Amino acid sequence: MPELLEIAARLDDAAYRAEATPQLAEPLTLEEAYAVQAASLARRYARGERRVGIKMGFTSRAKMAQMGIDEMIWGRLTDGMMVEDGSQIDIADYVHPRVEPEVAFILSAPLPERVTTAAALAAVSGVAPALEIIDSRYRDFKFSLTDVIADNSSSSGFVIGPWSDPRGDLSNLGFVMEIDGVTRQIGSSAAILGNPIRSLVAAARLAEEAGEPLQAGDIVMAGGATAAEQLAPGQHVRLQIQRLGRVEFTVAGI
Ligand code: OOG
Ligand code: MG
Repeated sequence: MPELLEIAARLDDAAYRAEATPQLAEPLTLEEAYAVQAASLARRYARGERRVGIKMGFTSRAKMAQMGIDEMIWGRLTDGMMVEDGSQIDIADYVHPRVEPEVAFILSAPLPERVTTAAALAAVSGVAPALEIIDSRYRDFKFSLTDVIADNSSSSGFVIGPWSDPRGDLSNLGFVMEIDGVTRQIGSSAAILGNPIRSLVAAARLAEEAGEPLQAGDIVMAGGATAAEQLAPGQHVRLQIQRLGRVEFTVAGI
Protein backbone atom coordinates (compact mmCIF):
# COMPACT_ATOMS: atom_id res chain seq x y z
CA MET A 1 0.00 0.00 0.00
CA PRO A 2 1.54 3.30 -1.07
CA GLU A 3 0.25 5.02 2.07
CA LEU A 4 2.22 2.59 4.26
CA LEU A 5 5.34 3.26 2.21
CA GLU A 6 4.87 7.00 2.74
CA ILE A 7 4.64 6.51 6.50
CA ALA A 8 7.76 4.32 6.39
CA ALA A 9 9.62 7.04 4.47
CA ARG A 10 8.50 9.70 6.94
CA LEU A 11 9.68 7.67 9.95
CA ASP A 12 12.95 6.71 8.28
CA ASP A 13 13.63 10.35 7.33
CA ALA A 14 12.89 11.44 10.90
CA ALA A 15 15.42 8.90 12.20
CA TYR A 16 17.99 9.80 9.55
CA ARG A 17 17.71 13.54 10.17
CA ALA A 18 17.18 13.18 13.94
CA GLU A 19 14.04 15.30 13.75
CA ALA A 20 10.77 14.54 15.53
CA THR A 21 7.67 13.77 13.48
CA PRO A 22 3.98 13.97 14.54
CA GLN A 23 2.17 10.86 15.76
CA LEU A 24 0.39 8.98 12.97
CA ALA A 25 -2.92 10.61 12.08
CA GLU A 26 -4.71 7.40 11.12
CA PRO A 27 -4.59 4.36 13.38
CA LEU A 28 -2.89 1.37 11.74
CA THR A 29 -3.70 -2.28 12.34
CA LEU A 30 -0.95 -4.34 13.98
CA GLU A 31 -0.20 -5.97 10.65
CA GLU A 32 0.07 -2.61 8.90
CA ALA A 33 2.31 -1.26 11.66
CA TYR A 34 4.77 -4.15 11.22
CA ALA A 35 4.57 -3.68 7.42
CA VAL A 36 5.60 -0.03 7.90
CA GLN A 37 8.46 -1.16 10.14
CA ALA A 38 9.66 -3.65 7.50
CA ALA A 39 9.44 -0.98 4.77
CA SER A 40 11.39 1.55 6.81
CA LEU A 41 14.08 -1.08 7.48
CA ALA A 42 14.21 -1.83 3.74
CA ARG A 43 15.31 1.78 3.27
CA ARG A 44 18.12 1.31 5.79
CA TYR A 45 19.23 -1.92 4.06
CA ALA A 46 19.21 -0.03 0.74
CA ARG A 47 21.67 2.45 2.31
CA GLY A 48 23.99 -0.46 3.14
CA GLU A 49 22.95 -1.38 6.69
CA ARG A 50 22.64 -5.04 7.59
CA ARG A 51 20.19 -6.70 9.97
CA VAL A 52 22.07 -8.18 12.94
CA GLY A 53 19.21 -9.26 15.17
CA ILE A 54 16.09 -8.13 16.91
CA LYS A 55 15.05 -6.29 20.06
CA MET A 56 12.12 -7.07 22.27
CA GLY A 57 10.06 -4.34 23.92
CA PHE A 58 7.65 -4.11 26.83
CA THR A 59 8.85 -7.38 28.36
CA SER A 60 8.88 -5.82 31.87
CA ARG A 61 6.19 -4.18 34.02
CA ALA A 62 8.52 -1.21 34.58
CA LYS A 63 8.65 -0.41 30.85
CA MET A 64 4.94 -1.06 30.31
CA ALA A 65 4.09 1.29 33.19
CA GLN A 66 6.48 4.01 31.99
CA MET A 67 5.04 4.10 28.47
CA GLY A 68 1.45 3.01 29.17
CA ILE A 69 1.57 0.03 26.77
CA ASP A 70 1.14 -3.55 27.91
CA GLU A 71 1.70 -5.60 24.75
CA MET A 72 5.03 -7.14 23.88
CA ILE A 73 6.55 -5.65 20.69
CA TRP A 74 9.70 -6.22 18.66
CA GLY A 75 11.96 -4.36 16.26
CA ARG A 76 14.94 -4.95 14.01
CA LEU A 77 18.57 -4.17 14.88
CA THR A 78 21.12 -3.22 12.23
CA ASP A 79 24.90 -2.90 12.28
CA GLY A 80 24.42 0.85 11.89
CA MET A 81 22.82 0.98 15.36
CA MET A 82 25.74 -0.73 17.09
CA VAL A 83 27.63 1.42 19.58
CA GLU A 84 30.99 0.07 20.75
CA ASP A 85 31.25 -0.64 24.49
CA GLY A 86 33.10 2.26 26.17
CA SER A 87 32.70 4.62 23.22
CA GLN A 88 31.02 7.97 22.81
CA ILE A 89 27.73 8.83 21.10
CA ASP A 90 26.81 12.26 19.77
CA ILE A 91 23.50 13.59 21.05
CA ALA A 92 23.04 15.41 17.73
CA ASP A 93 22.48 12.03 16.03
CA TYR A 94 19.29 11.49 18.08
CA VAL A 95 15.94 13.22 18.57
CA HIS A 96 15.51 12.79 22.37
CA PRO A 97 17.38 9.63 23.34
CA ARG A 98 16.83 7.56 26.47
CA VAL A 99 18.81 4.64 27.84
CA GLU A 100 17.61 1.45 29.50
CA PRO A 101 19.35 -1.58 31.02
CA GLU A 102 18.95 -4.88 29.20
CA VAL A 103 20.44 -8.32 28.66
CA ALA A 104 21.56 -9.41 25.19
CA PHE A 105 21.92 -12.91 23.76
CA ILE A 106 23.95 -14.06 20.78
CA LEU A 107 23.02 -17.23 18.92
CA SER A 108 25.28 -19.98 17.63
CA ALA A 109 22.42 -21.88 15.94
CA PRO A 110 19.12 -20.96 14.28
CA LEU A 111 16.00 -20.90 16.46
CA PRO A 112 12.83 -22.35 15.02
CA GLU A 113 9.42 -20.94 15.85
CA ARG A 114 8.41 -23.11 18.80
CA VAL A 115 11.18 -23.72 21.28
CA THR A 116 11.33 -24.56 24.94
CA THR A 117 13.48 -22.37 27.17
CA ALA A 118 16.03 -25.22 27.34
CA ALA A 119 16.21 -25.46 23.55
CA ALA A 120 16.51 -21.68 23.27
CA LEU A 121 19.36 -21.67 25.75
CA ALA A 122 21.11 -24.45 23.85
CA ALA A 123 21.24 -22.17 20.77
CA VAL A 124 22.82 -19.31 22.74
CA SER A 125 26.59 -18.89 22.72
CA GLY A 126 26.76 -15.80 24.90
CA VAL A 127 24.86 -13.52 27.24
CA ALA A 128 25.94 -9.95 27.97
CA PRO A 129 25.02 -6.81 29.88
CA ALA A 130 23.58 -4.36 27.35
CA LEU A 131 22.32 -0.80 27.17
CA GLU A 132 19.64 0.12 24.70
CA ILE A 133 19.49 3.69 23.42
CA ILE A 134 15.88 4.21 22.45
CA ASP A 135 14.81 7.27 20.50
CA SER A 136 11.20 7.59 19.49
CA ARG A 137 10.87 9.54 16.29
CA TYR A 138 7.50 10.87 17.53
CA ARG A 139 7.14 14.30 19.09
CA ASP A 140 7.42 14.31 22.87
CA PHE A 141 8.25 10.56 22.89
CA LYS A 142 4.48 9.86 22.81
CA PHE A 143 2.94 7.03 20.80
CA SER A 144 0.26 4.35 20.58
CA LEU A 145 1.07 0.65 20.30
CA THR A 146 0.90 0.68 16.50
CA ASP A 147 2.76 4.02 16.24
CA VAL A 148 5.75 2.62 18.13
CA ILE A 149 5.77 -0.66 16.17
CA ALA A 150 5.79 1.30 12.89
CA ASP A 151 8.75 3.28 14.29
CA ASN A 152 10.84 0.09 14.69
CA SER A 153 9.94 -0.02 18.38
CA SER A 154 12.09 3.08 19.04
CA SER A 155 15.31 1.16 18.14
CA SER A 156 18.15 3.57 17.75
CA GLY A 157 21.34 2.25 19.33
CA PHE A 158 22.58 -0.65 21.39
CA VAL A 159 25.77 -1.20 23.37
CA ILE A 160 26.86 -4.70 24.30
CA GLY A 161 29.32 -5.58 27.06
CA PRO A 162 31.50 -8.70 27.26
CA TRP A 163 29.88 -12.01 26.33
CA SER A 164 29.69 -14.66 29.08
CA ASP A 165 28.84 -18.33 29.06
CA PRO A 166 25.01 -18.47 29.12
CA ARG A 167 24.90 -21.58 31.28
CA GLY A 168 23.86 -20.86 34.83
CA ASP A 169 20.81 -19.26 36.34
CA LEU A 170 19.85 -16.02 34.59
CA SER A 171 16.55 -15.61 36.41
CA ASN A 172 17.53 -13.17 39.15
CA LEU A 173 20.69 -11.19 38.38
CA GLY A 174 20.97 -7.77 40.00
CA PHE A 175 21.17 -4.67 37.76
CA VAL A 176 22.59 -1.26 38.68
CA MET A 177 22.49 1.51 36.07
CA GLU A 178 24.50 4.61 36.93
CA ILE A 179 24.70 7.98 35.24
CA ASP A 180 27.79 10.00 36.20
CA GLY A 181 28.46 7.63 39.07
CA VAL A 182 25.00 8.09 40.59
CA THR A 183 22.68 5.10 40.75
CA ARG A 184 19.63 5.91 38.62
CA GLN A 185 17.94 2.51 38.22
CA ILE A 186 18.26 -0.75 40.08
CA GLY A 187 16.53 -3.95 39.11
CA SER A 188 16.82 -7.61 38.32
CA SER A 189 16.78 -9.81 35.25
CA ALA A 190 13.64 -11.30 36.86
CA ALA A 191 11.79 -8.17 35.72
CA ILE A 192 12.13 -9.41 32.12
CA LEU A 193 9.27 -11.94 31.87
CA GLY A 194 10.50 -13.68 35.03
CA ASN A 195 13.66 -14.74 33.16
CA PRO A 196 15.14 -13.04 30.06
CA ILE A 197 15.39 -16.41 28.33
CA ARG A 198 11.59 -16.22 27.95
CA SER A 199 12.08 -13.07 25.92
CA LEU A 200 14.36 -15.04 23.60
CA VAL A 201 11.68 -17.74 23.23
CA ALA A 202 9.14 -15.04 22.33
CA ALA A 203 11.61 -13.42 19.93
CA ALA A 204 12.07 -16.73 18.09
CA ARG A 205 8.31 -17.08 17.61
CA LEU A 206 7.77 -13.48 16.48
CA ALA A 207 10.73 -13.49 14.08
CA GLU A 208 9.58 -16.76 12.52
CA GLU A 209 6.01 -15.45 12.17
CA ALA A 210 7.42 -12.43 10.36
CA GLY A 211 9.25 -14.74 7.93
CA GLU A 212 12.68 -13.81 9.32
CA PRO A 213 13.59 -16.68 11.67
CA LEU A 214 16.49 -16.11 14.04
CA GLN A 215 19.82 -17.28 12.62
CA ALA A 216 23.21 -18.20 14.05
CA GLY A 217 25.04 -14.95 14.79
CA ASP A 218 21.86 -12.99 15.52
CA ILE A 219 21.73 -10.76 18.58
CA VAL A 220 18.55 -10.53 20.65
CA MET A 221 18.01 -7.68 23.10
CA ALA A 222 15.62 -8.99 25.77
CA GLY A 223 13.97 -5.68 26.72
CA GLY A 224 14.43 -3.07 29.43
CA ALA A 225 14.40 -4.34 33.01
CA THR A 226 13.65 -0.89 34.45
CA ALA A 227 12.21 2.41 33.24
CA ALA A 228 14.39 4.30 30.75
CA GLU A 229 16.41 7.43 31.65
CA GLN A 230 16.73 10.52 29.49
CA LEU A 231 20.19 11.18 28.04
CA ALA A 232 21.96 14.54 28.09
CA PRO A 233 25.32 15.76 26.75
CA GLY A 234 28.34 15.01 28.90
CA GLN A 235 26.86 12.00 30.67
CA HIS A 236 28.63 8.76 31.39
CA VAL A 237 26.26 5.77 31.56
CA ARG A 238 27.25 2.46 33.09
CA LEU A 239 25.32 -0.74 33.72
CA GLN A 240 26.63 -3.42 36.03
CA ILE A 241 24.91 -6.82 36.02
CA GLN A 242 25.67 -9.35 38.71
CA ARG A 243 28.01 -12.04 37.34
CA LEU A 244 27.86 -10.66 33.75
CA GLY A 245 29.95 -7.52 34.28
CA ARG A 246 29.54 -4.03 32.96
CA VAL A 247 28.88 -2.03 29.81
CA GLU A 248 29.21 1.73 29.35
CA PHE A 249 29.26 4.72 27.04
CA THR A 250 29.48 8.49 27.18
CA VAL A 251 27.41 11.19 25.53
CA ALA A 252 29.17 13.98 23.64
CA GLY A 253 27.67 17.17 22.32
CA ILE A 254 26.53 20.47 23.77
C1 OOG B 1 9.51 1.47 23.08
C2 OOG B 1 10.55 0.42 23.11
C3 OOG B 1 10.44 -0.50 24.32
C4 OOG B 1 11.83 -2.03 25.83
O1 OOG B 1 12.93 -2.49 26.11
O2 OOG B 1 10.83 -2.26 26.52
C5 OOG B 1 11.72 -1.18 24.63
C6 OOG B 1 9.86 2.68 23.90
O3 OOG B 1 9.82 2.60 25.13
O4 OOG B 1 10.13 3.73 23.30
O5 OOG B 1 12.72 -1.05 23.96
MG1 MG C 1 14.52 -1.70 25.03
